Amino acid sequence: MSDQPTSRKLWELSQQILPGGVNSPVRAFRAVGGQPFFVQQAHGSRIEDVDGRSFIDYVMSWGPMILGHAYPPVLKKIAETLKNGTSFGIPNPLELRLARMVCDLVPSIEMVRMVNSGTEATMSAIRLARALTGRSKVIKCIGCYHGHVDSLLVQAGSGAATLGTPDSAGIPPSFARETIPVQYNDLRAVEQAFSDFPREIAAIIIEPVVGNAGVILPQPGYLEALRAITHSHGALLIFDEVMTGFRLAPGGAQERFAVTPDLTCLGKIIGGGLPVGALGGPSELMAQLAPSGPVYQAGTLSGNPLAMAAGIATLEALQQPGLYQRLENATQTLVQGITEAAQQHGIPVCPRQIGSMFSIFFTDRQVVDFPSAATSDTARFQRYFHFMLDHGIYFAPSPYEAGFLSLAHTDEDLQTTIKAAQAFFASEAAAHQGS
Ligand code: KE4
Repeated sequence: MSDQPTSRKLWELSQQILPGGVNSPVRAFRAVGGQPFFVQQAHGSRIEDVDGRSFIDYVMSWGPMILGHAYPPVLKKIAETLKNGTSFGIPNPLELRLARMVCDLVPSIEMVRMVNSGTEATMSAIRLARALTGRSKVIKCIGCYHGHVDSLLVQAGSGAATLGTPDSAGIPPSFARETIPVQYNDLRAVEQAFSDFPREIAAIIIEPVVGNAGVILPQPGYLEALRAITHSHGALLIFDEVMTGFRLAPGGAQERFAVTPDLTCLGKIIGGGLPVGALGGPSELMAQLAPSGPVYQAGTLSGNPLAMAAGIATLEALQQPGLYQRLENATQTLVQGITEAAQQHGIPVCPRQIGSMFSIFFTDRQVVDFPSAATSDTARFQRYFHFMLDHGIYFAPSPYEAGFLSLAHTDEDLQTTIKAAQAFFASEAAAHQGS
């Protein structure tokens, strides 16, 4: 018997020294019940917990691991870089290499500032937008999550929605008053906001494809209209592409939908699994960041060489011809298989998929915004989550999260998942008939 403590033991200990037992709320399984497992290792499409159980992983660290866990070229690049030290706090060539790659890949970015998380990227973007416009208010979409930034934890998605605390404690009403929440896909609400607060709105920040309420797609023309509205009112359009960046296309959602934002926030994939966020945009806007401009923004570990190395290796690997189409085809196969399984058993579902991100909502409604996403049957989601986990398949422990495929997911993984889903929906149908 190994002396490695079990997940149960580790969970008992972690709750004594980590708030809620975790370092990020959504990991605590609060939305699905039960207790989280502790991961020992992860390779390819699979994670293994400390008790030796193996799972097909569709969370992939909430998005970064698009190549699969422990992708050898990424590990190799990190190992090589590690020999030279871990952090300098002085410019290093790797920062320029990754910045150059981002500028070459993302249409709207001429200059980029590396930070250490998506939260830092969106926080800096809001500050820059307010400085550039001299305005204070910000429009955000209900159910979108942009990290734990004070002014953006207003009707937020992801972990905030999961815990039912979309408006966090500790945020002064004076801060929240500067944020105008609107429904995603509701252009009239945006026009109304600009009519209510003429010349007071600095920016709209949006997940161009929502991932933090589950996956919700922009309706045709929506993003283009936001571009036109912000232009006409002198406000900035900020695309939070922390999740969609390098996920939906090499140039992210802005490439896929051909809509050019003023500022772009990046994270997750850009770090290849190490802590990296980034803020990018046209040089004339970005030059307003310190030390070239008056908008202060800083970070001890920003541009960390190891993190830059992981990001470089990741973006290099993503340039394999046909990679994004392969990911999209595999994701469509998975989502179609799960959806057909539900329909065969008369279980209402609303599938949403784009690129290699997806959600299955347990509702008969068409999900177009957070309220329609929230019509999902959360009790069924809980049963689904645990049924699949018991069958060796790990989906996000919240209905307000996206699923992700990676280059490492095999057709066998997909067929195993679809088969488990078929068994789940059969059990649901039987239980429903029995009730
Ligand atoms: P981080 O600060 O967690 O690196 O990024 C914040 C963020 C910003 N914008 C978008 C669109 C995001 O999805 C995120 C973070 N996503 C969540 C999961 N959907 C991270 C998981 C967590 O909070 O533990």
